[in-house]
Amino acid sequence: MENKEVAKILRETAQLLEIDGAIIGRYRSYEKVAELLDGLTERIEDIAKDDKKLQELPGVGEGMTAHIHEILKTGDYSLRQKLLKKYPPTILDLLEVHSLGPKKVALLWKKFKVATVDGLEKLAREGKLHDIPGFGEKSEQNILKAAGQFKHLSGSGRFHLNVADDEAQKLAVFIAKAGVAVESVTPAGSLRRGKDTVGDLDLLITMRPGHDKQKDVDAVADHILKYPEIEQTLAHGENKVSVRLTSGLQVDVRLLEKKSFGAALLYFTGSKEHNVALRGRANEMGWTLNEYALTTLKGGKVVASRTEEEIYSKLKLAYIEPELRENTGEIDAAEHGKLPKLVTLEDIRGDLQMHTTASDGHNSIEEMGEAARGLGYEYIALTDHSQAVTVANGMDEKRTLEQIKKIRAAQSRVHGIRLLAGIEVDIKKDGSLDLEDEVLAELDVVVASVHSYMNMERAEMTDRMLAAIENPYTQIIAHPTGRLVLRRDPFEYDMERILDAAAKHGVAMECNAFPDRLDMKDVHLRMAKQRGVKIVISTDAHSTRHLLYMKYGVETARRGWIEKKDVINTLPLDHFLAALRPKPHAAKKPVAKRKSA
Ligand code: DGT
Ligand code: CA
Ligand code: CA
Ligand code: ZN
Repeated sequence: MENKEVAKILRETAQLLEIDGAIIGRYRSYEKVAELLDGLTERIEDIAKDDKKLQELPGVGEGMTAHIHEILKTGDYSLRQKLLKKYPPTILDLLEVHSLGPKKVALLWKKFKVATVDGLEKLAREGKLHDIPGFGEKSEQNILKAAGQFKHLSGSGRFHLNVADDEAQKLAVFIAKAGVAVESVTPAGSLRRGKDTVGDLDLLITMRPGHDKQKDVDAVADHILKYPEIEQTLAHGENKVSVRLTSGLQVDVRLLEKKSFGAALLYFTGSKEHNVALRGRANEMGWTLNEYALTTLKGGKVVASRTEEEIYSKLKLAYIEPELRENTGEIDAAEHGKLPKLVTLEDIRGDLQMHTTASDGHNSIEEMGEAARGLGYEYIALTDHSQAVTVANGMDEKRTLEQIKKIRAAQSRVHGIRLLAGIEVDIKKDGSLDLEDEVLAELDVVVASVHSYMNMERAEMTDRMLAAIENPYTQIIAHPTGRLVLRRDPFEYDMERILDAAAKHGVAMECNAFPDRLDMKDVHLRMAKQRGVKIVISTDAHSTRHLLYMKYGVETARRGWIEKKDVINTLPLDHFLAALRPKPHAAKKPVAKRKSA
């Protein structure tokens, strides 16, 4: 079993226990181990071979050891099954509806026997919720909105970028084992364009020279159909296999002749809109473009087909990176030599948002530092939560000052990478920051973000964000729109005014690389660039493994036409620090003294 499958079972058990009214310690213990598994690089199956090793994991005692063994052996967990006899499985969907916690979900079940999002919507629409303690009229409206979003987003049948990416990589490794005939496996479609969600996977396979006879192609197709994670075969043609995986993701695999690889890659990468525009251009030039080749209209002579570069070049266009292929001006830019020189993963020199065990992260300062150095970074900022985020064990002034000391002390043990003392300080309802100025002044990097009151009216939310940007201590706004991919829409506010203010005050906007966020998204990043707003790309890692999410942030930034020069964490340390908005020189009164005065 994969770690994430075990984690899912544990997490659902925790959620069901919470709905069931279990005491916090009981369900948190399941949740904690689930989170731990999400961040673990080693396979839990391997660790579990030795109980001693298993119990070295934080939060895993004898009881949890037995539960993990049961899950690994049976693929399920008896307590979860027992709870699912008490509550319908759809009740877990309700927890995904934003603004609904386990207490409210439990109440809905107790009072109305409602355990579906449809049922919830009906209750809210009929006005049956606003008399119930803890709901209220305003929250009835919020619930209607959130239920609508949930249905729209989760019912879309689309997948998170990292899920599709993981599936593609696993399948590619399997396909490569088909034997000598396979030369390359290349993902195309929305995954190659780095879109925030993926509808289905499009994989292109080329065969080695001399191994592209139909019998070789058939052998590879037969091999693919033996992939253990296939739930259903949807199509099996001469050069194409379509399957649905157990995850629900559909995969279209195409087996190609090498000579038409460029044309096929171009076609199946899309987007459809980009392809249509390219075809039009080809026609105007007296050619025709399809998935096999660019050919002359008359006579059908091949003009180019082997590589994308050749085809673009014949069309008198500079090579267009996949992330730009949305027909939003890239063809014109390619014709006039005005394409952006997009930022790359290699350009990134530091990661500016991550959490440690001081708040809701799973690793220590040192572990994050070591892992980041392993990725070749020059600096990182450790940015734990502030006090308002109680669920994440956010830090107050005193703990923040202690954390700064700990980061400074850790620096003497972690070499070859600069550890910057940061904070993810909460932007409160009125736009003020959640910590005293004197403490904010002590930090190297102040990242500010919203985690509460997310349903404010547009004008109110705009004022709140403006206040946060105008606060002289704010240097970076993290996950600026609060959206959750496939779960929650961006906050409503006047984006143009916010970006103008960010540009004016030198506040950087984050492109949060965590695949559930990817916030700001591509179109907003492009708007930011046009206004000269500084960008940072950060992972928001809650474990060392999450540091690897940087690539999704970079892809999102590339989709927003972002260049290296727009991103301040591509700068060497000194230049980066100089590019951060300068903080006021606060009167250095120690906090303790000020408070007692
Ligand atoms: P997705 O799967 O919804 O995330 O998005 P894509 O872009 O991967 O779309 P998909 O899988 O339907 O098709 C893959 C590519 O194949 C698409 O980006 C462009 C190309 N393609 C598919 N159908 C058409 C079509 O009818 N006309 C043109 N010009 N291209 C198409
Ligand atoms: Ca696709
Ligand atoms: Ca497809
Ligand atoms: Zn956050």
